Amino acid sequence: MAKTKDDYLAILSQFDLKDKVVNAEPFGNGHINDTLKVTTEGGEIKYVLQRINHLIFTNVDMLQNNIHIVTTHIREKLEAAGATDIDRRVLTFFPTKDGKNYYFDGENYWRVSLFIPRSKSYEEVTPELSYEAGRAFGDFQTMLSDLPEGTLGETIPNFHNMEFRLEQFHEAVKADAAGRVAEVKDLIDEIEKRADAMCIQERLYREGKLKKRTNHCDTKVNNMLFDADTDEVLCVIDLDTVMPGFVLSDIGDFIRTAGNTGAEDDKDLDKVNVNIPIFEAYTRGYMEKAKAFLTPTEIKLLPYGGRLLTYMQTVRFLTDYLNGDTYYKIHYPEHNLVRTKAQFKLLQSLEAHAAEMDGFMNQWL
Ligand code: ADP
Ligand code: GN1
Ligand code: MG
Repeated sequence: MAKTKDDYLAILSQFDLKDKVVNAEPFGNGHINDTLKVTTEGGEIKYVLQRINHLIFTNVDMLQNNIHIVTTHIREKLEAAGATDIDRRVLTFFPTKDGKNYYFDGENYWRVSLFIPRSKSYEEVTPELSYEAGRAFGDFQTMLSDLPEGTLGETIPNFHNMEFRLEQFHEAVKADAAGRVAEVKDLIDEIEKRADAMCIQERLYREGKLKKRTNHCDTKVNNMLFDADTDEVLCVIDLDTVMPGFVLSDIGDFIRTAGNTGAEDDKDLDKVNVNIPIFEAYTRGYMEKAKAFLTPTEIKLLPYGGRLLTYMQTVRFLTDYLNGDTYYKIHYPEHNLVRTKAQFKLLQSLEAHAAEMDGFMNQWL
């Protein structure tokens, strides 16, 4: 049942907040959680209330514990570096009145963070902003690179494991729960054709040639906040999927989202193409920060990361379509199919530019 303002205020009253809250309204356009902006007495937006999607993040204790570790660690790094305005550079979460880092109302799980004032997120960026974003995600990975192995749990096991995503896809095709397989036969064939080539990371890992690092794992362009006045990057947000994984995730999802001349769910496939200046600018910024810890194998594979994450998202959207739309929020019945086709078009464009993009990495090899 839809929640009322009073329901939200009752939930917020469980948290240990300094200011009196008066309203909560929907905000943002993520596919997984519900996000609300919370207004306090003076009319100012002060907090962000989120309903955690616990059907997807089944271990909320682990999830919130990971986020606590990550935000504390980054805060310490910023303090040590003498940074200013720290409350706008790292997310701050508030405990409940009984000292927990989330609230369970018997049905849903909730958390509250500080709203970052005078900030904005983008769905599209210029090359200048893309360069800044590359530096910021490179910094983010660097700041977390000294977390000892085993500190963070896998909030969604095998999240960016391509072999696992293909297994889920094969199960969805076999079950054909929504009776949609026949209609998407061509797309299924296209996915199968590429399956082997898209599992390089898992093979290299088994051979001991690739290691796991702490990644954000959801570096969509709207998961970063910029200063509304200066356009300087403030803060990396949406920390649910920060976990051990393969390094290509964090360049891959940015190329997939910001490096697309169209939208993730564009119906006009002519609009969907790779935006090379955005890729180059992000890579330049990212390499400035990440070169120090990347191996030559990883550097060589960075543009492949764009193809991989776009392929993975094609597979994930089609899997959800075949399962009858059980995972992603959809806004109309064919939404997951439209998303699949748009992601596949982007993949084809990335493939057409593969030699050029791979060659761009030679300057660092
Ligand atoms: P989802 O998992 O649903 O994507 P996000 O945590 O990314 O949720 O939040 C959705 C949007 O809300 C973001 O893209 C951003 O615009 C805005 N947002 C989230 N947290 C904050 C915050 N602390 N301060 C300001 N804006 C925020
Ligand atoms: C989801 O929560 P949001 O909208 O930032 C998804 C990502 C996908 C993305 C596709 C936990 O991200 O993995 O890449 O949608 N998050 C989860 O747009 O599955
Ligand atoms: Mg998000």
